[in-house]
Amino acid sequence: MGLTKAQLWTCLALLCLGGTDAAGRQQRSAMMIHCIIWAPYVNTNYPTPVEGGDFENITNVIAASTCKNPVDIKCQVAGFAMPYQDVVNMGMQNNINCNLWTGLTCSDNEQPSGSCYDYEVSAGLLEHDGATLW
Ligand SMILES: [Ca+2]
Repeated sequence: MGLTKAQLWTCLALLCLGGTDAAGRQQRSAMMIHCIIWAPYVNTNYPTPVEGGDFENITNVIAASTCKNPVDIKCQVAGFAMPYQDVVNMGMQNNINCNLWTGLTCSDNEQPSGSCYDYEVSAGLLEHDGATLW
């Protein structure tokens, strides 16, 4: 069941205004949970010393995902279902970027252990019933 047009506008406003908090975590309101349908996680790259990290390029993520028009993404440690924010907050990894513009980037040379974990990415689709918004 899709959202009403009013609910959809609220979702779009939340997406545009949500931003991130001081720790870089994306803000999620209770209502926001109902705005997004998350596609299954995809893992398009494995960190190797040759590549120097794990790079889930957004183009590759979209190509591999069932969601072709993502409005949001989330990233987690592959196989452990642990959000990247958690490993950053625990000091296990540094400077992980997870956003719609680049996808996920993790560089080995910025990590305390000298190497990145393997990450996977889920693309989020704005839930709607196909109604034209504008
Ligand atoms: Ca990966």
